[in-house]
Amino acid sequence: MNKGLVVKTTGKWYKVRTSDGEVVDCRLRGNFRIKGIKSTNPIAVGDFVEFELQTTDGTGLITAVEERRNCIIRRSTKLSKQTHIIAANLDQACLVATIGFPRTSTGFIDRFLVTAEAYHVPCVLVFNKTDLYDDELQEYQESLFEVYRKAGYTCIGVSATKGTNLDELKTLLEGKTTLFAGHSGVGKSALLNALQPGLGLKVGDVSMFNMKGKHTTTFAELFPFGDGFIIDTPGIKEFGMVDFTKEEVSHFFPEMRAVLHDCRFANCTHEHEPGCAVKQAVEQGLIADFRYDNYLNILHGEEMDIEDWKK
Ligand SMILES: Nc1nc2c(ncn2[C@@H]2O[C@H](COP(=O)(O)OP(=O)(O)OP(=O)(O)O)[C@@H](O)[C@H]2O)c(=O)[nH]1
Ligand SMILES: [Mg+2]
Ligand SMILES: [Zn+2]
Repeated sequence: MNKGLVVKTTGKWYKVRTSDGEVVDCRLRGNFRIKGIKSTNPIAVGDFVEFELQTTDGTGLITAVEERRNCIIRRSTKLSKQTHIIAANLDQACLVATIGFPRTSTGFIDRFLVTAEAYHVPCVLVFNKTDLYDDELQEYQESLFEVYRKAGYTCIGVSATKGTNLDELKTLLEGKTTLFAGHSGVGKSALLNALQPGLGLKVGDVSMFNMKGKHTTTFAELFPFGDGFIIDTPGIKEFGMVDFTKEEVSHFFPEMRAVLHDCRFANCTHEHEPGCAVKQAVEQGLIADFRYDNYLNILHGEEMDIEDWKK
């Protein structure tokens, strides 16, 4: 029996890296199922699998997947019941965002952060393209960083093109398996190329017409990086969340989690109940208005994508 790490998935094929560094193209055994998973991809980058080597052509047949430490899952499309596993066995996720060219909404950021909280994956906020900032964007970044840092997230402004703050980012990645996720065109692949010269990942344009990326990266891929790994992923347009219960959502906002035990009702949704400690914290400015608004939007199941950039 051979074992390995899934480093790339391209539809039916999985590239699996064994401990001696060999990469074997594998498929799933015909009857391969994982109980209870309604995902479009039963196996994702970062999974550890067992496979049988085919003597005929040297490809492999995946027979089992090891239990995951964690994974990040999103709904494949709006209203879809099917889910998509972005990656498995992560130490952390870097959400790559841009506040200009294109602009990532805080609605999108918060949906991602909530999901990462739910799956116990620590998240770092990486704002790329700081070389394009004017004073206004610089100020906007600072105001967002203040809110997210207070909530406990590490925030870093970088420029893949100019190399700004990449040493700081490298330090955060040391010895860890890190997922890079975000909208198309924010510079995930450019950032990985800058971190690891020689990686040679394809980088695409951002359309000047609608300020959207062109989905240049089409498959997730994992690369060795020092003692750890970095994972490049295709751009996500909307972050469809897997359903959480209404009571759960506020627990995934760290600054709400800190006060919600003081709400009068144990099942408070922090929307209109009297004696709500979360609403009080919003009024006192301890919880940012936009975080609370995004919380309400998630509670009501409203989708937000790149178009809602004013949020
Ligand atoms: N000015 C500036 N442009 C950047 C920076 N980083 C990336 N870009 C540009 O942004 C565009 C998109 O970069 P990609 O790395 O392809 O973006 P991506 O996030 O990988 O996009 P997808 O693969 O489509 O998800 C390219 O034209 C890059 O040259 C940066 O720090 N500053
Ligand atoms: Mg890319
Ligand atoms: Zn409450």
